[in-house]
Amino acid sequence: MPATAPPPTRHAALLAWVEEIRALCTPDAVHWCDGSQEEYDRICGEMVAAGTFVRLNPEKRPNSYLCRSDPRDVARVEHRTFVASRLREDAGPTNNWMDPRELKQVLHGLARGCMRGRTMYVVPFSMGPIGSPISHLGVQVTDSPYVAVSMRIMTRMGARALAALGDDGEFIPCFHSVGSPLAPGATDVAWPCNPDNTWIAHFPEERLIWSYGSGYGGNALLGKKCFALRIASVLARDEGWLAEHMLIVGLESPAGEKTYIAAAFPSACGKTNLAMLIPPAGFEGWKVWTVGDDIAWIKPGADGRLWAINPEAGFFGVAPGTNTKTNPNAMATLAANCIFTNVALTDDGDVWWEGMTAEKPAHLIDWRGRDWTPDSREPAAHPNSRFTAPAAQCPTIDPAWEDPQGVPIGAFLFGGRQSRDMPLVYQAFNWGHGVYLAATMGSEATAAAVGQAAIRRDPMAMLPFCGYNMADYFAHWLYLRRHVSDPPRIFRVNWFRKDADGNYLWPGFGENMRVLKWIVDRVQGHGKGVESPLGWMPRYEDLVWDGLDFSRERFTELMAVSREAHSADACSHEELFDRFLDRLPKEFIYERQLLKARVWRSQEVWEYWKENS
Ligand code: O2Y
Ligand code: MN
Repeated sequence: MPATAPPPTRHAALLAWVEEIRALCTPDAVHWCDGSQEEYDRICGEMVAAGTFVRLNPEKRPNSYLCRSDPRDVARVEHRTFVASRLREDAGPTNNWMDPRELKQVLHGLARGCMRGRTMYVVPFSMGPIGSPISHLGVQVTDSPYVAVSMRIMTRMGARALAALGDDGEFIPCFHSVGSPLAPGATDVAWPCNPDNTWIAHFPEERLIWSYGSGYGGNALLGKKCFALRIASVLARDEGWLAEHMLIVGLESPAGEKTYIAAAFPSACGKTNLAMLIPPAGFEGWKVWTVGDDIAWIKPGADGRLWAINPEAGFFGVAPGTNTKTNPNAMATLAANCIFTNVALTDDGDVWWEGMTAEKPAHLIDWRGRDWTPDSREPAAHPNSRFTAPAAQCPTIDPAWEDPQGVPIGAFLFGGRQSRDMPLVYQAFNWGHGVYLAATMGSEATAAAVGQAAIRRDPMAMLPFCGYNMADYFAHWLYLRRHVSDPPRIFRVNWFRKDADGNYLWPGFGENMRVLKWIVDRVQGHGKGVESPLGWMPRYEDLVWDGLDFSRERFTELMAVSREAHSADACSHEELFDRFLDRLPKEFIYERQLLKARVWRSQEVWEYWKENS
C-alpha cells in the first residue's frame, strides 16, 4: 500500500475537498495519481497480488489483465441512479429524483468510515484533449484501484490534468467508494462492492457526482456517463452547447474530402462497429476514421458550424460478438494494454468471449472463475463483459481525434432498432423536424407478431443520461439552431428491419457505408433523393450498389411505410409527450400534426416514391 505523500497541488478548493472526504471516509492512505506508466504498472501489479487481476499471457496480450467482478455488480444500475435537482420538475419524469439535502444526508451517512482499510486514490482527469476549449476537468476520489487504472485508459488522467487545473481552475468533484470498509486484520475479497446499497447520485446545481456501492463501468468510471453525459448535459444547457450519447466518424472520399458524422443509437445497437466501420467492396478509396464510439461534446464554432470532440480517451466496449469479421479494428485495438472485465480465460492465458471465434475453445475458465466447456449451459463470458482499451490504439483513429478545436459535424444520425415500418434512412426537412425525429426515436420493446409493435422511445438515446428535464432538453436542441448558421443535416436510420420471415432485410456492418455515402452526398449538396411524407428519401439509384447483390424490390421493401402504420406511430408519440406536460416545446405539437397530415394525405406521394425508386 503506498504511503501518503504530500499533495502535488496548491489548488485550495481541491485540497479542501480532498481533505473533507479523507476525514469523512478515513482511508488508510491517500494517493494522488500522476498517470504515469510506472504508477499504472504498480497498481495493476498490486491487484494481481490481491487476486483482483489476472495478468494475461504477455506473448498473446502484452500488458493486459483480466478482472472478474462480483456477479451482483455487472452493469449500470438505472433504478439506483438519481438526479437530485432542487426541484423535482427540473429532473423531469424520466429521472429518479430525491431532494438533494436528503440524498446528501444518506450518502454522508454511508461514507463515514467507508474507505477504512483501503487507499483513497485522487484521480485528476480531463474529459477531452487537455487545453481544448471544449474540454472540462474533473477530480475523482475512489477507493477502487480498478477504477484508478481504468480512468487512466478512459480519460487524460494524472499530472497533466492537475497542471491544467492550476491553482484555481474549475473541476467537477466526483466521489466514488465501493462501500466496503475493511475491518483491521480482515481479508479482502477480489471485487469489493455493496450491491444492496448502491447509489449513483448527481447534483446538477452543484455540479457534483457521488457514487457508492458499485465498482463497475458506468457506475464507477465517473468521467463517462455521470460526468460526460448527465452533468455535462446540464453544463451544455447552461452554456449553449450539446453533450450527447453519440459516436463520431469521419468519412473521407477518394478525393480527400472529409465529412464528419455524429450518430446516436441506444445501448447495444452496434455503435462501436459503426465507429470503426470498414468500407465494403465497391468503396475503394474511401476511408472511415474513428473519433469516438460513445460520447460527443459539441459546441458552436465561430464559422457557424458545430464542432465536436470525443471527451474520452478509451473505449469501454461490449466484448461478446466482437470478432475479426464484425469489427477487425476493435480486435486490433485490443491487442495490448487493455483491461478485460468478466470475459473468459483461455488455457494459454488469453481472453475469449461468445462470438470471438467460430469454434468454441474446448476448455475455459468462465467469467465467474469456474471450469467451462462447450457443453456448459451458461455463457463463458458475461453478456455485458467489457474491454477497456486506449482509443489511440485503434488502427482507424482519426488524425484529428485530439484536435483541440474538434471536428466539424456535417450530419447527425439517429437510429433505433425497429423490425418493421421504419425505413432504412430518411432526411429531415429542416432542423425542427430533425429534432422531432430524434426525440421520437425508439426501439421495439418486444417483437409483436401482429399489429403495431410497441416502441420504447429513447429520445436522442439520452433517456438514461440526460441530467435534467428532457422537455427542457428538447427546447435546448431547438434553441441551439439560433446560434448555428450552418447546422448539421439530420437523418433517421434503421439497420434492423426484417422481412415477413423474420430475416434482416439489410446486411448492416460495413454495408452501412452505402447509407453513409448517401448522407455524405446530401451534406455536400450533390445527393439526390425524393420528398416523401416522412422526409427526403433515396431512390434505389441514389445509393451505390457495386459489390452487393441487392435487388430493387428488396430495397423498396426496406424503405416502404404504410400510411396506417406510420399514422399509428405518429399518434403514439403523444404517449411520450404527455409525460412532459406544459414544458414540452410547442413546436413538437405542430410537428406532430404536420407529420400526421403529411402521412395521411399523401398516398399519392408514396405511390410516386415507389414508382420512382
Ligand atoms: O454496463 C455498464 O456499466 C456500461 S454501459 C455503457 C458502456 C459503454 C458505452 N455505453 C454504455 C451504455 O450503456 O450506453
Ligand atoms: Mn453508451
